[in-house]
Amino acid sequence: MLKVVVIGMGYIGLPMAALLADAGCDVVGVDINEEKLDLISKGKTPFDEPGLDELVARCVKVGKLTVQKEVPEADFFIIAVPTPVRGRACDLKYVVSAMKGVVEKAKDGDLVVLESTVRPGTCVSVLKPMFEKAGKDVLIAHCPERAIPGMTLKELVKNDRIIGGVTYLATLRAKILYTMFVEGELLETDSVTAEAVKLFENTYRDVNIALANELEEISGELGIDFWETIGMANRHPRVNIHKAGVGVGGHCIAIDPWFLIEKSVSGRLIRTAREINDGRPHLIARRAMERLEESGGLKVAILGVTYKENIDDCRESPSEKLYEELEAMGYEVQAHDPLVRKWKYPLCDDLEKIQNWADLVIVAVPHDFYKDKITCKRVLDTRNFCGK
Ligand code: SAJ
Repeated sequence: MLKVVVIGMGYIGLPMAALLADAGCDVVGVDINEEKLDLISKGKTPFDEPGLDELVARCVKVGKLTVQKEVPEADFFIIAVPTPVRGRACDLKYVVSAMKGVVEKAKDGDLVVLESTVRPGTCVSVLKPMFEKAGKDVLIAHCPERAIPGMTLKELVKNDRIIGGVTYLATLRAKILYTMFVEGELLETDSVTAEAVKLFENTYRDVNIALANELEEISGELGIDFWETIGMANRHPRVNIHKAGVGVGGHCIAIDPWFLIEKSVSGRLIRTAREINDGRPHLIARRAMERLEESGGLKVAILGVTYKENIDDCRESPSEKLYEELEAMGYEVQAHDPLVRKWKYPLCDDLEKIQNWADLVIVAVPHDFYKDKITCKRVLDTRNFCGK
């Protein structure tokens, strides 16, 4: 049976570890967070993801998935740790620290797969030299994750995957691993191309969202309804204008474009798109101010603090920036989110109460929960959610 170690028990690492365990592999999940390890070892999940609870519980129960803090020996190592952005560049500190344990335990011929999103060239110029220095002949591949939160399990299984080995042998060996649970096609390439594919995907989405946000601003200047206009434009068979909103959040789309242009002399469009999307919370706060200057009042409610609808993930949420902008403008701000227990700022848990309290309600995240529940008369609807 394949012995697999997955480092990083987060939004991608844990579902992957569970899918591999369910497919029959002996999987050890590694993480530095003991609280997380404790939960998983009891068959529980540290975050909400449809279907994951039952899958993890089942794999832990039969002993196919275990967790620990230290990296053990194995035949396959998967690295799925965060790669945050720092100073508009990819910060590899978690990858490098995860790699230390792998370099120590890996044997000649083992396969190391990097799933974390990185700037092109990382496998060749950072991972490979670490093993060379230790005198180990290890196979290395980049297989970027492409699943969307809320549908992670389904997408990890069904989506096509990019398998980019530093050598062709690494690609072939990685295919053996991914065949265990992926039903999509496994597309072979080299590691630099695989690293770029992932960044192209998320940059494509970021630039398209920036276009939507800009078209929404132009619609305002023209006095036309943006949502009606894109609804009609999107009836053209080759047009798919994205949705405008309060900004781009999450741990991928707001970050990955920077990795792509980090060392590039080009990238003007990508940089501008990032700036347009990052500027949205400020723009929405200014709109709120204009509305309140007309109608009077100082109390603003933000509905939805996650980075997008129907999930509980608040990482890089534009609502956080919106909250801060409004407070800096002198407003009294309260926030509500039915899916979040704890946030950076206090949350009101009574939707009716917060709407009665507010002079203006901003619908920042259109959770399904809010359907037919927006009763406040003064609403700034960033997503054309309630038609107000
Ligand atoms: N958003 C808009 N308008 C839109 C679509 C999204 O403003 O039309 C906003 C969302 O509200 C959110 C942000 O963009 O704040 C990002 O949301 P998302 O649903 O576009 O993407 P993520 O970050 O949840 O997941 C993306 C996915 N990539 C693509 O769709 C190309 C996913 O497949 C990747 O695996 C993931 O990034 C990742 O981990 O890289």
